[in-house]
Amino acid sequence: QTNPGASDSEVNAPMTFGQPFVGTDSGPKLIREHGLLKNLSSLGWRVEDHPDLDFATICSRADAEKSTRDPNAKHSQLVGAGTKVLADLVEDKLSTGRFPLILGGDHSIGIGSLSGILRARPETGVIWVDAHADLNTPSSSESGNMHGMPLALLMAELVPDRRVIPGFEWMEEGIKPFLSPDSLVYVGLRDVDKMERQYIKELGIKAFTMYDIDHLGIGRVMEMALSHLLDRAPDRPLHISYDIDAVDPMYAPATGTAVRGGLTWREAHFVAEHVVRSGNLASAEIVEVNESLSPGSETVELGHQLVTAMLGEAIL
Ligand code: 6HN
Ligand code: MN
Ligand code: MN
Ligand code: MN
Repeated sequence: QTNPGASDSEVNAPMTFGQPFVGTDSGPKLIREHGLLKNLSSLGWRVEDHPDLDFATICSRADAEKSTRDPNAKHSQLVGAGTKVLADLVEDKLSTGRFPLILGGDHSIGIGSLSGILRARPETGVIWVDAHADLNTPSSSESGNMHGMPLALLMAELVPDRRVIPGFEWMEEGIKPFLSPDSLVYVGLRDVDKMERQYIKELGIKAFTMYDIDHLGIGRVMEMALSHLLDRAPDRPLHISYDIDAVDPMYAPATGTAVRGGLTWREAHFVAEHVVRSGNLASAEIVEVNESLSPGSETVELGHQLVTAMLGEAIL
């Protein structure tokens, strides 16, 4: 269903501190310039546009200085301060009945989006569309980049006490947002670190890699992914977190950690279209669009199309 008349709240989260490149912060602006607001209104959404969250000023310089020096969780003060604000905003949107559409920014914003979502609706099921598992802890990470860590920070099994990461003390206050491993499904994986593999196995997380997509086809994979989340709880809300690097670099080269052998243009759309058709989608996120890494490519165009697909464009 296309939610006619429903209210969609666009949240622009131009975070860059979770990874080393400049430019990830222009994602929301570029996707909007592509005509996003007009498209969404013509799909029947009442769009509420927000000014960009200003992550650079949310955290003080002094904190930024300190966090730059932690090699295990780089810029953790900045990522922590930014995701805290995002979590509060997303929680508020959901509890007032709106559909948060979160435009990133790098994937560390997932810490904020999911914290807000899980506080408002702890039963939410998550579809993580990505070349990567984003399941590193500060100690397992080989890069120290926090965009590779959002899911670990949300799992009690992997990071039981987030106060050990400077900037993330807020995650231990009030309702603690934890994501249960069986409430997560991966789609598109092809570059998974050694410890991440072990965590996926130990925790029994459902993962559909590119091998599965080649083997079974994207249609069957998406059916299986949704039935994993919905068979036992047909009414639960779903959240999709779409990392543009899930798509093959032939179509989405403008991203920081591109990996060959990804989703085709149509497979990428199908993932979004299929999730919408469940009727359970309650929030959506797109991340890691960084135009400056491949200026003039069709990455922004694709990002824009995937967002409109997630909001129901392909449903007649
Ligand atoms: N992303 N596994 C690698 C790391 O640095 O931990 C890559 C992470 C990429 C994160 O694409 O959102
Ligand atoms: Mn990611
Ligand atoms: Mn990725
Ligand atoms: Mn377009």
